[in-house]
Amino acid sequence: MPEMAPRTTPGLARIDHVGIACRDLAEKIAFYQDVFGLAVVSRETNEEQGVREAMLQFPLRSPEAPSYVQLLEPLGPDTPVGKFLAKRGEGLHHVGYAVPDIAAALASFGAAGVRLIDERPRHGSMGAAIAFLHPAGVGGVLTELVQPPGSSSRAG
Ligand code: V0V
Ligand code: CO
Repeated sequence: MPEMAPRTTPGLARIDHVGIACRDLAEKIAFYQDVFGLAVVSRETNEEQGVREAMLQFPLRSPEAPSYVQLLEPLGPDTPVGKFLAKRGEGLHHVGYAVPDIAAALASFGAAGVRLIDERPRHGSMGAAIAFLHPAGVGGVLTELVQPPGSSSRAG
């Protein structure tokens, strides 16, 4: 029998954020602030990802393990979120999981045969390194890995 490589786990720590696709960012921010009681902690435009986005935090948050709602408005029709809105309309777009080491997490998912969209980390919201797994390999769920800033691996 050939020796099996030891199975590695990707080291998922928690859900960092859920990404929600919308047509009008200002309108959805107002809704999540007024009705859900969340607070905007970051607003950025990410040209590489084709989005304008806002991160919202919870009033009863846990400071050592934050999680967010990420609202996403496309920069144009030919972007991931633009195409998603055209095909499916507004709604849940992706789930982002926090990992302590995104390179190790990508290696683990790759070794498990999961289809990667990003082989290398990219620049994400609030200084994080991010990488996406293809929804076709995750039961229809677009999945994002998030390494918050302050760890060793860097986006490139
Ligand atoms: C597309 N599909 C999805 C999906 N988007 N399924 C589940 N969830 C989604 N969000 C399905 C779609 O229905 C098709 O299924 C198939 O994938 C191909 O879709 P497509 O419209 O032809 O689009 P593609 O293939 O050009 O692009 C789809 C992928 C693309 C997922 C590859 O959206 C991508 O690269 N996404 C990663 C980047 C991203 O989403 N950035 C925006 C967030 P059928 O019809 O074939 O069954 S940026 C972010 O979160 C940041 C900055 C952060 O958190 O810091
Ligand atoms: Co995201």
